[in-house]
Amino acid sequence: MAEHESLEFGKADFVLLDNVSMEEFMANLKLRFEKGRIYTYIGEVVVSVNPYRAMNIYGRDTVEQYKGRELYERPPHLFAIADAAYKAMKRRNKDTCIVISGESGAGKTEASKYIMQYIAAITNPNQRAEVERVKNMLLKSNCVLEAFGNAKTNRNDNSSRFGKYMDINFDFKGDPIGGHISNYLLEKKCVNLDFICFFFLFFLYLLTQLLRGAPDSLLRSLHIQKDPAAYNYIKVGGHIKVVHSVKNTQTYSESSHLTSVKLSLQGNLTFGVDGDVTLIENTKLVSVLRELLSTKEENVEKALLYRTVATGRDVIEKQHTEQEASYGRDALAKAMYERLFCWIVGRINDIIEVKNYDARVHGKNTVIGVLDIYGFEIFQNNSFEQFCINYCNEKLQQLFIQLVLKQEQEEYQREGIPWKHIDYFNNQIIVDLVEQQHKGIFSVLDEACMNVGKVTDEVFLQGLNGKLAKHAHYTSRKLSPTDKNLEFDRDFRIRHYAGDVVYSVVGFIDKNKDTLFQDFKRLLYNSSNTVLKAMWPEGKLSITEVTKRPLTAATLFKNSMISLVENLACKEPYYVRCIKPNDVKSPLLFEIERCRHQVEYLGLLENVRVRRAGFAYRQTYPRFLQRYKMISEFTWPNHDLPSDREAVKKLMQGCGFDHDAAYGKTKVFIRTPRTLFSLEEQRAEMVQRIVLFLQKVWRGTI
Ligand code: AOV
Ligand code: MG
Repeated sequence: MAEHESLEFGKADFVLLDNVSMEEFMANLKLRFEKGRIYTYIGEVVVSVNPYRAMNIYGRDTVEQYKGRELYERPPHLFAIADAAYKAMKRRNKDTCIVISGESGAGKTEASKYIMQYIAAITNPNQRAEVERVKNMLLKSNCVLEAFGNAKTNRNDNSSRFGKYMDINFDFKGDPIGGHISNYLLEKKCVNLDFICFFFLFFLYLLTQLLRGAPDSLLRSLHIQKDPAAYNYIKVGGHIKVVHSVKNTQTYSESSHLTSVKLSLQGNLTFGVDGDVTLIENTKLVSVLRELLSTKEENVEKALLYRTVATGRDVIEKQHTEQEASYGRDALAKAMYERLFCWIVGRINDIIEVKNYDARVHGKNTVIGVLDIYGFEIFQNNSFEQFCINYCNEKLQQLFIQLVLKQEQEEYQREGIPWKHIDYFNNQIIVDLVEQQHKGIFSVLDEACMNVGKVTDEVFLQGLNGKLAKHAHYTSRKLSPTDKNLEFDRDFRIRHYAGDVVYSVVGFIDKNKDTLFQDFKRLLYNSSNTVLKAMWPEGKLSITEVTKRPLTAATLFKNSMISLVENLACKEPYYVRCIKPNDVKSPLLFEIERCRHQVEYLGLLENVRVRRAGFAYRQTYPRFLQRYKMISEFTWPNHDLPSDREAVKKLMQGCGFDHDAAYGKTKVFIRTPRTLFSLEEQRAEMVQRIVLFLQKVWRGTI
């Protein structure tokens, strides 16, 4: 139980609830939020509620309070988790990871930043210049990614449009020496065409801004030079060259020009028809695109209006319909944005990767990973993106089950305590439903996408119904005809561990296929801009040489999730579960239904039960004595027993708690929170008596 917190703030750890019920859980969460206590533990998991206001709890003084302390010695805080992960890494040479999840706007990215700040604050006590440099780069890489990968949405003003996993590497002294970032599924769901054109150009615009406007120190720390000659790769947006080669005032007008192009391009790159011929309605924009893509104008036009197809041995150029042309344009913009973003991540990784570290000389370098990834999404309409995101959460839940239980089991073994099996819902069955070879939903989808001819989303749904009719976690209207909540030919429902979600198959096929015509890839590959060219290696192939289908979005995502989970599985995990208290960004409003829903799908109640089924509390013998020795005549002020272990045993027997405790090699384990409560109460009473006694002595009345 966390110190320095009276019960007026509610229970600092949910395992201390009298009854593990949703009502009690919610009442405690609400009370703590209203009292400004935004963090609460479930054992070593931090539950965080977005305060939507600046909290004065992240300063240097708070860092000092948490540095090197044990989890339970201070009120719940992100810093305590960061410190625990850091200590495990440093003291026990363990790789650790901190998994932060929760829905959009719940506070994940903020939490990841505070964690990074904390780690930065407690490391490098000797102020080694090289370590400082690495630390700055790591912290700043975040800003760069946010600048390019975040957007304002209606749910979050600064919403990350990508999942991010960052490894921080440490040397044998526990100081950061580098890192690596992986990004997952850049979300493009809210971007329709107009927005994406806007997005893409805005992106280029930002790139110019970064080079032009960023302070020298930032550029230097990112290894970006101001000299335009160094920027072969950044000529992606031809404008940048112009921007750099002119004087500042001109530069400004140049970039405002870019802004206006950006805005006018938004709605204007449209197509029309004249008889049988598809036309670009605003041809001026073709020159803009040509310039941005550093290619020939006629090539841009051709790629926008035609596609090359191989029919048998012949290669012909087929004109797009108006609809196909628009479709191609959208796909181009999206793909450009995605590749550019990945390219930026790649550049950052080049800069922050560990250099000059010889493990043979300096010992193993250890890692703390921080995962900031979208939580479960259940909307009114759920599509392919929600499906991927929810699958990701199933994978993480599976990992949570394996690791948390495994970790518990290992600790009991290490301490020589008999292990009692805990019953929990194992969601492996749902993970299989999605990812299993041949039978899983991703496989059925890929199969549908591979069919030649016109494949529709309905055909895909029929495929699912055929393969999954008997699966306990899958249903559709065809399989349960009376279920009016499901539409024929459109919906299927999955019973996720976090609850039921109805997905609409509309768009699944399109979103899964690599929708970019080979003609565009070739166009970009033939750009005179070397970086752009390098981003599109597959553009090298002519249509007859393209034999292998590109991997589908589902397969790519599945592979990236599998490698993410493998990476996390070999680390000691710490969890932060973020909750969004309301939809209006209010610091005062705790919408109980909204929060209850999140508590449900984050599986928090189950988490408390698992935690309580084992031992709710554990502490090393010396620390336990330090806290409770005053409640027993055998241990106060000092014991004369052969060991601290014996002394704790004696204390527990004396208080009548022996039946509820187990004695490991280095730690005492207490099963129920009630026992801990009683210990706390007795301690408080004792402290009070000692204070009164001392006061009397002081006044001379004794
Ligand atoms: P997210 O990462 O979980 O959403 P953010 O971390 O961006 O959410 O948080 C959203 C907003 O909530 C921030 O911009 C802050 O205004 C506020 N906020 C969050 N945590 C805190 C805190 N600890 N103290 C003060 N304000 C906070 V998304 O990226 O949309 O899933 O895709
Ligand atoms: Mg975020």
